[in-house]
This record gives sequence, C-alpha cells and structure tokens, in this order.
Amino acid sequence: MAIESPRKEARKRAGPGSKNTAGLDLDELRQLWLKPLWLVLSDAFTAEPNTQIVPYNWRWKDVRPRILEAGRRISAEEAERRVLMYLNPGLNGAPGATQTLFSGIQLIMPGEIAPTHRHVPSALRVVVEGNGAYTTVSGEKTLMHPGDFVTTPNWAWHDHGNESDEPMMWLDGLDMPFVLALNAMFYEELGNGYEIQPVTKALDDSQLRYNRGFRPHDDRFSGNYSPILNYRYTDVRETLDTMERAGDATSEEEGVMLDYINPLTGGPTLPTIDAHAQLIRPGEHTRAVRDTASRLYHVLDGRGTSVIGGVTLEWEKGDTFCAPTWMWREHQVASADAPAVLFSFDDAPIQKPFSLYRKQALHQGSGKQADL
Ligand code: 1HN
Repeated sequence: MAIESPRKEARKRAGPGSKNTAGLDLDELRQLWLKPLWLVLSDAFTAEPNTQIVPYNWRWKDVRPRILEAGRRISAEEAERRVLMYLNPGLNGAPGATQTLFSGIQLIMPGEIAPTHRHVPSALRVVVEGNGAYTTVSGEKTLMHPGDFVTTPNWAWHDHGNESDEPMMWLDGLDMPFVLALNAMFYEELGNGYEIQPVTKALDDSQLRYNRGFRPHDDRFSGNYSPILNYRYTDVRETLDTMERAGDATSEEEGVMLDYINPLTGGPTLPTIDAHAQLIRPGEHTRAVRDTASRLYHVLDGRGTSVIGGVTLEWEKGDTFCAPTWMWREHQVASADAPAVLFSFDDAPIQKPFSLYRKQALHQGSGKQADL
C-alpha cells in the first residue's frame, strides 16, 4: 500500500487549486498589498501555455473598403499614420493582433506623405496593393511593389510618401505590444513633426550592397538587424518556385518555406520578429504543428483553408490571420486551385534566447506528438 507523505496530504488540503484560505484575513492582506500565492498558483503555472488570443481572419474584402473610406475622411498627415488596427477579439480592444505583435493596414493616397518619426518598436511592411509609393528609412529610399517586405529597425527615422497615381496599402507589423508590456516605449518626431527626412543614399543602396551574395570589404555595419531595407516579392516568388520545381518540401508541416534573413548572421531580419514565406501546392494539406511563438499570416497569393486551434479559417489573397501560441495549425489548398503563398511573421526571436521556445508536430493516425 502506498503511503502518502504528510506533505502530500497537506498539499491536498491547502495546495494549488484547493482555494484554502487557511483562516487568513484576505481583506486585511489585500489592504497591505499581500495575497497568498497558493490561491492563484494553478492559474499562472498552467501545464501548457494558456492564451487569451483567439484565431481570427481579417478579411481583405471587409478591410479594403473601410481603409479607403478612412482615406476620404482623414489625411495621412493629420493621422500621422492612416492605419486601421487589426485587433485580436481576445484582447478586449487593447492594441494587438497577438499578445506581442501589432498589425494593421495602412493607406497612403497619391501625393500624400506620412511624416518622419522613430520609435522603439521594430516594424515591417508587406505591400498589399499599389505600386511605387516609397518608404525612407535612415536616409535610404525604396519604391515598393505588391508583396515586397520592408524592414524598419528599432529607433530608425522613417517616413512614407506616395508619388504614384494610385492608392497604396500595406500591412504593418510591429512588436509594439511587447514593448508596451516592458514599459520601454520611446517615440520622437523629426523637426516640427511634418518633415520628410533627407535622402542620403542611392535608391535601394542596401539591396545592391547586401542582397547579392556580397558584402562590402571591411564593412562596419554593426546593427542587430538586417542591413537590407526591401526584400522584393519577385525574388521571393522566384526562389519558392525554384524550390517547388526541385521537389523540395521544406517540411511536411510548412510546405515549401523560406526565411527572410539578415545576410550577415543568417538570423532573423529584426531582433524581435522573424519572417517567412511559404508556398502550399494545390492539393497539399500540411501536417499539424504548434509552437510557442504567436504569429500572423498574410495571404500573398491564392486561397485556402487553415485549421487553427480547432477553428477553420477560409482565406484568400489580401487576408491576414493569426495563429495564437501553442495552438495546432494546419493549412490546405484545394487540388483544383493554384498554389497559395503565405507570408508570416512571429515573435520566436524574443523567446529563443531565453529557452522559452518549443515546437511540436502532430503525427496523424497515431496522434503522437513529436518535439521538433
Ligand atoms: C508606425 O510608425 C507606422 O511608420 C505604422 O508606418 C504603424 C503602428 C503603431 C505605432 C507606430 C509607420 C504603426 C506605427
């Protein structure tokens, strides 16, 4: 017969989840800003991650007319940034598409500017619609086209302008909720707040220096982010198509996937955010995977279905959807459809240095979970 230790017995009576106040005066304790840990221990120390974030798809067909309406009602200069935020339904209206990542859609109309500022959150853009509007970051200007991925590192001066004759819309991604959680926000406007920063470098200077397998000899770039400002979608698509033709399946979980990298380190382009593009072939149904990163997907091409945490999301080009922490996710493209290309960004780089990151695959049939 197993003998229960006295400690185990006591734990049963007063331990986590028992809600045993042990006769203590909780009101008096509250006034002194004290509280027994054992009353709440099991709420915090869950066996697995527990998140308020819910899977959700911000559909382009809902978003597009509304951001264009905002374009008729407020100027980019007035708004500073004309952005409709993508709010996660689990966050009660707090800004954030997940607990760490902000996302939203930004519109800049022909002839408009969004003035120069800088902030502590790192940012990325992915162009959804329009051609030839620019972003200038730290003196380098780039003209943007659909699917282009543009980085804006922490504390870098940046402004946007649209010298083309069509509206330009892009997805913004920032680590803003993470920075706010750390109470580490700083923000600053250039000059009187309506200024365009001087362009001090040639157009796309960084692409020509760093995105061709070369590096300037005796390079003194020392940022903890990628020196490349704009990663072109035409390049991404060519690489994905090459991998696809070669029969690569990067993995059964992700289809044909590539990572946007800092060419100087092989690591992510921003210290807090990793970014990827993946091609899912017609008829492909990826194997379920989950990890401790929270993540946003943006549909660059095609259409399909994802099941995330048991919720089925149907998506098409222009949609943006989120996958909360530790929820199984799988993607499917119908065999009669063209391939789909998903851009995604996640907070894994925040977790990895502190050993917080875990990833698992689910083996269908056996139902076995395997650490990856
Ligand atoms: C920001 O600076 C931009 O520069 C876009 O375009 C979205 C959302 C929150 C805070 C700052 C931009 C932003 C942002």
